Amino acid sequence: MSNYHIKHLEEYWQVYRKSVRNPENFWEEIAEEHFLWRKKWDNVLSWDFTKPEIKWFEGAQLNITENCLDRHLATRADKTAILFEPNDPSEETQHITYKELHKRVSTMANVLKSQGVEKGDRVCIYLPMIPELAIAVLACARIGAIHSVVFAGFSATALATRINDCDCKLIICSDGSYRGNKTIDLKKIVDEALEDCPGLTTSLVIKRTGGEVIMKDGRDKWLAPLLDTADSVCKATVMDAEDPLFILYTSGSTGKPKGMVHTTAGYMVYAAYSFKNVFQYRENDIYWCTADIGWITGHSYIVYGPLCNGATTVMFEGVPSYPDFSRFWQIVEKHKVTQFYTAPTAIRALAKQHIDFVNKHDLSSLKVLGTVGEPINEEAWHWYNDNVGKQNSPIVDTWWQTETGGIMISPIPYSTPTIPTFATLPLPGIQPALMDENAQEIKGNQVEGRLCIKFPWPSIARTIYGNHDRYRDTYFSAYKNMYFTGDGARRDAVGYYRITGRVDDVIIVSGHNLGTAPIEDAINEHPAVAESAIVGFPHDVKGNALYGYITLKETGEDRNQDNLCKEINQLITDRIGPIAKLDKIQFTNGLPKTRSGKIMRRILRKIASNDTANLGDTSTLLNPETVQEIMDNKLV
Ligand code: 7RM
Repeated sequence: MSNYHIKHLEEYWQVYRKSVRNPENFWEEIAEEHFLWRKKWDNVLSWDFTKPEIKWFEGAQLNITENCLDRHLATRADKTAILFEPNDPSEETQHITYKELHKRVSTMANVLKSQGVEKGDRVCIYLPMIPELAIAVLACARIGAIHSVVFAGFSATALATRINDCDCKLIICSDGSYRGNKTIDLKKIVDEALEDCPGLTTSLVIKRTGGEVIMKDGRDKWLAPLLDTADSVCKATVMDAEDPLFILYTSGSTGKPKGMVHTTAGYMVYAAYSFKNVFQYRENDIYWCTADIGWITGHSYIVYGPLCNGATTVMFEGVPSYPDFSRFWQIVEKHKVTQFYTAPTAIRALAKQHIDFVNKHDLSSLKVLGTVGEPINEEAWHWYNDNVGKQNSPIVDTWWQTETGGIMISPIPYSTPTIPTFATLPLPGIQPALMDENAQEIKGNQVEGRLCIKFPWPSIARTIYGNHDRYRDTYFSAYKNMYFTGDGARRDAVGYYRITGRVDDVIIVSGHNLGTAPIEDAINEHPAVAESAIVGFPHDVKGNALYGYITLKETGEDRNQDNLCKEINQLITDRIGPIAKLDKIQFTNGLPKTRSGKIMRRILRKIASNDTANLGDTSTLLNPETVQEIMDNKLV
């Protein structure tokens, strides 16, 4: 029978072995039994990692919103689909039922159609964590428009780059957003971005803060009056299995952000399956993922995965520190949250506060705790386990990526025994491999290498929008016939995986992936800067923070370094966002370089992390004298 819901370890191994022995048969059974199809597939899988080309459920037809909404109407019409908890705790919680969500999605879909949006068009969504964000995502999917959600903490420049990269013709935004005691004028940021987006002709504006906005004639329209007059019935557009569902940008180590393209059927099957098993969701559970829908975690595990399973999914607009650091726990108690999924950086920030913030709340409803986004350190793991879980809720340390679409390596709670800092075992259908420097697979246990996946799974991203060559070069060329993750990992004596972190120039700060190159590009725009290099160094809350080595142009004049630091961080805020600001800036006379002119970040990383006992091989350096100079002037 069904392999859909794993309930104990032996069953996990049985299911896992089957999924490796015959992946097509395995996924076909799951797809057959748990989803609504307009037409079944002709072929489960065809793939070629050299092109690369991956197709799942070819020939099938469906609409993902019929799986998230319509099919629940018979049994769950009055069940809460989205439980919205506003930023301000005195504003009322909203319970949006499946019936109501279905209606609101259909209405918004009709508005999009009335604005000329057609199947295949790209729609940008730039919204705070309010119900309309989930509704906008689903409304796009309803009519086959490809959504491109941009996290509403990104700057105007970052937004414009993303709009232009995939030629969005319409944006859904809001007047403003609330975050803690701050109000942010989102519409102003959008206006600034749109000055550089000639192809975008319509912006639909949702009222959230009531702040003052300038509406540009012919381009900007309030959404509310359009919704008022739109029909609330909208037939779902029938999609092919491999039609794109969404684009989501992720930063690479070089160049502009990569628009990862996810397609419909495979993404749906994997998001739903992994949600069910990793969170052990049961009817009447209240599931809460604290991520923003602007990230892949929100796409897969606030919207699509939970709704495909008919779950109640909490959407929280605010921040963990407002009105005080007990907010998360207050919400858990208030709604009797059963599964709680957050990031190590949030856990570390909360662990720094007085323990009473946690202890004054009844957290006994919790059954599963999750983490995602970066390696969780042992101390944070224990704090989470002891104080939030009371050693009674298994922690699922879930490793995955924007590119993988869903959770890849994770314990199955109540089945897989957990060990702090280990993501443990691959989910069914996932075949990890560790590779050595000679591109050979390292077999056996108690080994460490670069983490690859050797067989396709349904929710792997199919391409980078508009740049298939970059997709091939980034993920499929380092190791033959393998998907390369960019992460390093260790496999212990029993075969558990521990992710050791990125092996490329991506730095994860508070769970946000930042490529060093775009930050350096922003710094180098400063007229006084000659050259810069950014590295990460360990930070007790953020996981990593940014250390910048900056060489100034020689002009002979004296510059005020404090002012320079402020100006540089302002440039970074404008180009990327405040998340990418540098914690430390050291002005240097030069940067250590190889003969081919590459900055030796490995050395700079060690200096920033106070790990200078063994700097490794510096013999290839063009200018070894810079190393001592940088060490002598290192900031504490
Ligand atoms: C879901 C998400 C992907 C990168 C990935 C890793 C790191 C994520 C974990 C983790 C250790 C984890 N998508 N990462 N989860 N590292 N343990 N449980 O985060 O595209 O934004 O980031 O995040 O380096 O490659 S993402």
